[in-house]
Parts: sequence; structure tokens; C-alpha cells
Amino acid sequence: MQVLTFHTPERVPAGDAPAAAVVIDVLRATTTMAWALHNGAEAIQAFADLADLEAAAAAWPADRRLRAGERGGARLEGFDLGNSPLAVTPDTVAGRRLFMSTTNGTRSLDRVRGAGLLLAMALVNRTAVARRLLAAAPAEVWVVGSGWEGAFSLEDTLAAGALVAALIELGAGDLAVLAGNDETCAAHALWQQWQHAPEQALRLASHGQRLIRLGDHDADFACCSAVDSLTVVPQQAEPGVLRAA
Ligand code: 3SL
Repeated sequence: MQVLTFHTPERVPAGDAPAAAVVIDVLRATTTMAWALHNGAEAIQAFADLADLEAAAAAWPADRRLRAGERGGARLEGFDLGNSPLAVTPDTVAGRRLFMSTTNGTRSLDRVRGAGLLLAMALVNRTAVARRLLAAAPAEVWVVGSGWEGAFSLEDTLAAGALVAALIELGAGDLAVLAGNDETCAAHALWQQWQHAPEQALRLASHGQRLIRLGDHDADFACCSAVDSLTVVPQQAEPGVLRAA
């Protein structure tokens, strides 16, 4: 299985959809999605566009929906939730669908929604995602970091490297996974550097610094850097809708 890494959704080639894609937004969209599904949310419906989100949410029973999301790290006005993985507790989300839009993560999902197999990954579920990929065994997988408004982000490429390391550890073969894609080799090297201190990397990252400026996010950093703390795999079940797999 060859891994092609794209640091941002903007770098994903237009045209053909891949057989398999993994979208990463460690801080914090895909971490929050994984926790919400782990805690019993019925599904996550992801939107790049807020008007589309409002229309779809309005058509859903009020007692079984939550609007969740942020722009620039701050909760969207009038929404039930922001984008913290700590807020998606079982009491809040069980049995409900989250209609979700975030600055970068939901745009990344939208970019590869045509993939045959589409998974959402963060550090919290990287080994579970690696196992799912190995079971599906696509010849090629596109790993898409969300970045920040078109720019590289340390934490998403770090997580891409963590996924690559897990694939190799689980027997995918290092040459098969790495060869021929410089971004994948660089992501793997980044993980070798930070694997014993992922929270430190998240705090140093430009978006980590943005969250620190916005206020106390200590618990978010601890949660988002807890490697392999979950076994849930958010998987696209219909366009834009992710369910636990
Ligand atoms: O960019 C995104 O999609 C968000 O995850 C950003 S934040 O961590 O919620 O600010």
C-alpha cells in the first residue's frame, strides 16, 4: 500500500477520486469527531458551507441534532457546541447527529468525499485507522492534512507520520508505504522526532499557539495528543456523513 501525503486540502489534485483517503485534523476537528462517535453520536454530517449546514440541520428532528463548529477557533454564534473534544460527552451527543463545520477539517473531508473509502483520523485513533486500511488493502491511500487556511500544519503532518509508522509496524512494509512520496517520508521523519512528546509538538505548532492565545486549552491539548486512546474509526457512510466503524 503506497501512502501519498498531502499537507493541505488545496494540494489534493482535482479530478479523479482516490480509492481510499484519510483526513486528519488533529487540532481539533477529527479528534472531536472520533470522540463524538465513541460517545454514541448517531453520525457526524460535515459541511464546508454554513448555509448548507443550516438547511440540512433544519430538516432533522430538533431533539436529535446538534450544530457544532468554529471559525478561527471560536464557537460559531448560535451553535450548540464549538469544536472541543471535551464537549462531546455521552450525555450531550448520544443518539444525536452532529451537523459540523470547522475552519479547515470539514473542508478537507469535502475535498475527498468521492473516495471509495474515506476515514477521519487523529492521533487518538491512528492505530485503529491503520488496521482498517490494512483490512481494506487499497493499492494507494491519500492522506490529507487539513493545515490552516491553505498553509502547512505541524500537527497534521505529524499525525500522517504516526499513521505511516503504525502501518509499517503492522507489517505493510516500509518501502511499499514510503517509496516515491517525499511528503510521506518527511511526515514519517517528523513522527520519529516527536513521537515521545506529541503534546509538546501540538503546543509549539502555529495553531496550538493560536488556541493558547484564545484561552485555556490545556485539556484539549492533553486529549488531542493521547495517541491511540480510542479504537473508533469515523468512516464515510454516505456523502458527507461519517459513522463509527
Ligand atoms: O480548523 C479546523 O477545522 C478546526 O479543527 C480548528 S479548531 O481547533 O477548532 O480551532
